[in-house]
Amino acid sequence: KAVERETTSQQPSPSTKTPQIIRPSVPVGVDRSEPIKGFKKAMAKSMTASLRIPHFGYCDEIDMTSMAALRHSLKENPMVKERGIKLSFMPFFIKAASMALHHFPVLNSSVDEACENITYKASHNIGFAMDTSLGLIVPNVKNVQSLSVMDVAIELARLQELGNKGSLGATDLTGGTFTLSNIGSIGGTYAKPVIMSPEVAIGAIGRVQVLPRFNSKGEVVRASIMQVSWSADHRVIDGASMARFSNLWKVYLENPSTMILDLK
Ligand code: CAO
Repeated sequence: KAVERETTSQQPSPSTKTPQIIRPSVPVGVDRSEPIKGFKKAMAKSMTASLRIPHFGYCDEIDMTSMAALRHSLKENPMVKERGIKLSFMPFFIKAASMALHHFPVLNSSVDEACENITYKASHNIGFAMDTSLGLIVPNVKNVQSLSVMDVAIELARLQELGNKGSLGATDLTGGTFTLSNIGSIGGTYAKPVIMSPEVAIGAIGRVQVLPRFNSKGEVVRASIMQVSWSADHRVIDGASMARFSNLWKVYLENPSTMILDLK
């Protein structure tokens, strides 16, 4: 009996048994290599050059409630409908940036490779990142300082149509002086945009989201909130200039009627 008990106690308990590994048969694909060419090759070259720039980052949130209401009402306006224009937020972002650049021309400048000379650009050629089936492209709207919001919308539509067909010319793709990247049309809140050398600043715009915020009476209200993330060349742009520029851009977008005051 004693021998029998000892033998039983030496049996391993079920939990200490080596588990059986079941390996289902998974079909394995074949690795594929392809040359990096076209827009992707251009992106590799320009982004590698850009990352030599010491980037400074600055973020803020914009209350787009009034702007969203304005855009909604303008979309139904005969002046917009009859011209066959799809009025998105982009023309407002671009025009407001140009208006703010008037006050902070250093943000619309370029620096040479050795960073020995800075050139203040006379034109506001505002680039916008565009996601196409062929890859990222950054066409620019020329002379935004002389264009109305409607002019910008028309030019954006032209550039988007050509960009989607892959038939933008060199003129539309070069000569940019400042860039905006509306990644929010796809999703996301914050981004870390990379400066398009030799420009000195770029802004990435996040998705407009309906979120609770306090109004001036301390009441919780529904607000359309959007984040902006700026990157600037810290060799020539200080944080205070970037912050003041962003504040002004924010004022124009949060109170669209103030844009009328500064429109030229
Ligand atoms: N938040 C919420 N909705 C937004 C938005 C935002 N930030 N930006 C645009 N939208 C809305 C538009 O208002 C539009 O809505 P309606 O159909 O109701 O009018 C819808 O999203 C689609 O907009 P769109 O993309 O057709 O047009 P757009 O002028 O707003 O943007 C463009 C144009 C070229 C900026 C955009 O298409 C695009 O390519 N964005 C991606 C940019 C990108 O890839 N950046 C990363 C660069 S680094 O790799």
